[in-house]
Amino acid sequence: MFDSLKKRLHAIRNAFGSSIEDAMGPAPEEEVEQPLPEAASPVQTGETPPAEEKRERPTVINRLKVFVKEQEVLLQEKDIQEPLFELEMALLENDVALPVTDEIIARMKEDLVGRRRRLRSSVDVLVLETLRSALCGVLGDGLNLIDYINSHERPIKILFIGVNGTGKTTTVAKVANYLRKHGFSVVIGAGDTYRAGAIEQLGTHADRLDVKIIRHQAGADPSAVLFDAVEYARAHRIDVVLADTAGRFHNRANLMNQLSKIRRVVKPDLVVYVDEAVAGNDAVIRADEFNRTVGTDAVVLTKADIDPKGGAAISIAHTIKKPIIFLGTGQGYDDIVPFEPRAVVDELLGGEAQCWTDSERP
Ligand SMILES: Nc1nc2c(ncn2[C@@H]2O[C@H](COP(=O)(O)OP(=O)(O)OP(=O)(O)O)[C@@H](O)[C@H]2O)c(=O)[nH]1
Ligand SMILES: [Mg+2]
Repeated sequence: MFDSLKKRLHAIRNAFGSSIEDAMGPAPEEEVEQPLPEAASPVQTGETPPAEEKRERPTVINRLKVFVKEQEVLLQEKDIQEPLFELEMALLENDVALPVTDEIIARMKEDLVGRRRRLRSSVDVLVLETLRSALCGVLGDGLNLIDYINSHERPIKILFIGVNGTGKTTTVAKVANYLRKHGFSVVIGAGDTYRAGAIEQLGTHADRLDVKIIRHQAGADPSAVLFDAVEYARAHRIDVVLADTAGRFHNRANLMNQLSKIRRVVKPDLVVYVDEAVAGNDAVIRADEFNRTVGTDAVVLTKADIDPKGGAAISIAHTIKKPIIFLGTGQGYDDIVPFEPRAVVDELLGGEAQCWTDSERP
């Protein structure tokens, strides 16, 4: 999904590396540490030295080892201006939202410019760690649905909302399948009573997956359907209620009022906003509008399989400050993957991903 950005990031890493090496000038000479003179050795007093002293005292072999002195880098903004600009362009061209691009660039600058950075092993590691830290910073912590369910009172009620045709109904079916495979019982509520054929569409999924569905006739009040689904779950000790709803735009007042009523009646634990990754920046803008009008707790991005850029996946969590829980990766029931920010950064940059909290940042 991030193919195009991945390639660009690889080239940008090299560009940062060259710029930093140029700014550092020639490498310092290697130094040979001299063995400590005998007099410097701890005097035998008969007392046991403190644990720390014990640990730090170098062995004879270590004392004779050749080592390269740890280098410190102090960069100015002009030293990395070019690769920073390339990074900015690459992010924007891959549909990363402008404020999120700005945030990534600001984090890169903050980490690299005007601060003494210890070079642990190589310039490339420094660049990699800084990029990783900036991307992890905007991707946030994610939300593990299994952990969430295990730590909340059941039935857990999850309401799926969003604009028309983004994949809500398919996602309800996929999540039902996913949760069943993880050992949870599920009931589906056919809350789209508006679009012709919507109830039948969800009914077909429920039949195929052999999942209980609660439905009323077309045109019924969706709040009543979903209330019944919750009652069914309570009566039958079902773990999770998955509530489908009709597609709507945030500026359609009557449909938005309907959604508010559903929220009041169902009291969902999680309101999940569903949009298409492939919609790029539009998805980010719509998610923001929905979040401001009805409030959302998490996001599912569908059609990641046909999105070569990945900009929405990088931008949405930071923009609305709500985590992405799943990516939809195809039309099959198994085509859904939990969204793990670290794995995404890992994919973008390669190697083992490390996302630090702000206080842990190197
Ligand atoms: N390639 C791909 N197609 C998907 C994915 N998720 C859903 N779709 C397809 O997107 C189309 C619309 O999906 P629905 O689940 O009906 O969308 P919806 O949001 O419920 O639509 P409305 O109820 O009309 O608002 C269907 O053809 C799905 O098969 C996905 O992750 N990848
Ligand atoms: Mg639907």
